[in-house]
Amino acid sequence: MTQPIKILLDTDPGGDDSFAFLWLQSLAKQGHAEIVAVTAADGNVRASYTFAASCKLLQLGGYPDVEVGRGVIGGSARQSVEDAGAIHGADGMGNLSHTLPDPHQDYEQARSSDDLIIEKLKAAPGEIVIVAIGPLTNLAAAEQKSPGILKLAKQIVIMGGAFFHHGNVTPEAEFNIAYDPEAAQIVFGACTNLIVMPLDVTHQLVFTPALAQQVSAVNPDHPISQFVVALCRFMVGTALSFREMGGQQGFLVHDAATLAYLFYPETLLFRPMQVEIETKGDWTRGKTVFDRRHGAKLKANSWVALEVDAVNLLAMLVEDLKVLVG
Ligand SMILES: [Ca+2]
Repeated sequence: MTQPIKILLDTDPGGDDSFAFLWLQSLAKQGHAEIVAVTAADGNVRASYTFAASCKLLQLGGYPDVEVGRGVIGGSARQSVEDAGAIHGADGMGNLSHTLPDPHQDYEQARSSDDLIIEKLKAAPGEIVIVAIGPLTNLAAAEQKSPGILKLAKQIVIMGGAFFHHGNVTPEAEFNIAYDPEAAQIVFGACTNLIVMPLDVTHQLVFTPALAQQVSAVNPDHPISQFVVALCRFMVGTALSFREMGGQQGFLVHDAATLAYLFYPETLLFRPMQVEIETKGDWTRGKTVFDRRHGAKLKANSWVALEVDAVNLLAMLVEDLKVLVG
């Protein structure tokens, strides 16, 4: 059997984060992944909430011993973009967090996410994949505190950006990048080992109540089954109210695309790009920019996913979630 992939999850749960979280724990349970740490990020909702939600999701999925870092505050102080509590619920989890176990790690005592990233990368240089599914504030803080540290990651898989597709939080920009564009530019400027899952592919990942029912049918009384069904119901409701889905019953599991790259790469097609982040534009702040002209491109910092087999990717997600409740 191949070695499990060592993963540090940087996350701001988040409805779609919750699905990625559960998928990762299923992959760990099956021996494909090892969860090195979880670094909560300021983003969809405030850092104290994303910390609590991360703890709760680890307890729900059976990995309570994984250390959770406390998100670096920065993006929200500089940002002009509001958080996404209206979409994900005030607690980031569809207002369902009261149905989950109490957080077992203390926010005030927790180590800062940037310190945790630095420690884990130094302890295992070249071995750890960072899966970054929130604003890049923590990663940028780690890079500023310890220049060159992010190059010690085996790869950094980012959900973020929009290239040929329009933005979601503004006409041009995607939420994770737009929430803290300066942080994103630090990360894209420091790294050549980036894998990017932009809206171009994630806007096709429509998770539906029917898929949630497929998971639940295996074991309806399992707490994860009940959580998946209830969270799906909530997210579908806000997605409809925000007209994101054109009236379709479903919501987008953006963050799950990162794990598809690592474990089911046959579902994606990529293009190398030198990605830069617009940090100044009045109308384009937070836009991911690349040189789309023809001609020799001398360098690239990223492989960017531009096509996805959404049917098979979602099928893999459902099959793995079934393992978690079976
Ligand atoms: Ca997220």
